Amino acid sequence: MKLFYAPGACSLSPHIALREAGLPFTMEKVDLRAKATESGADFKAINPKGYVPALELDNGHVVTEGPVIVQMIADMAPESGLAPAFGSAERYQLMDWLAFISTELHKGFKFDVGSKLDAYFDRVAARPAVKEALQAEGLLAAA
Ligand SMILES: N[C@@H](CCC(=O)N[C@@H](CS)C(=O)NCC(=O)O)C(=O)O
Repeated sequence: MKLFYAPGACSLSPHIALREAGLPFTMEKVDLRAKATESGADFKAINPKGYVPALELDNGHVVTEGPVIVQMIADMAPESGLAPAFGSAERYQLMDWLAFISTELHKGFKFDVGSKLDAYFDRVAARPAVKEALQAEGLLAAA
């Protein structure tokens, strides 16, 4: 699998999920202005929508949309406990949160959210997979 990402963009979420799941993957950085990948490929040929995240599966199929990608990752590694079983009430609750984050929260993310999310950010930042992902994207110095 290959994750197309831009450092610190919303592709960080599936990046972290891949690490939490312990799945093997490679990464390719995308220049979102030029719509080109670091190997020189036309990113719009990979994801015609032109945005990250995009996850290329080993069979060549490309999956887009963060909420879908993270659930697919969770379902590839059910033992990771990242998502409740498909069809359960808890799974629909997870979908509820993912939809809320990717629409209501994400669209306003450029605005100051003040300290409302501080406790959540602290819990997320403390996870080893999050630190690894931030280091891999050059956003955090190695300890
Ligand atoms: N609906 C998409 C939105 C993805 C998105 O907004 N990606 C941003 C980075 S956070 C991006 O690549 N923007 C570049 C562009 O749209 O040109 C999802 O939820 O995955």
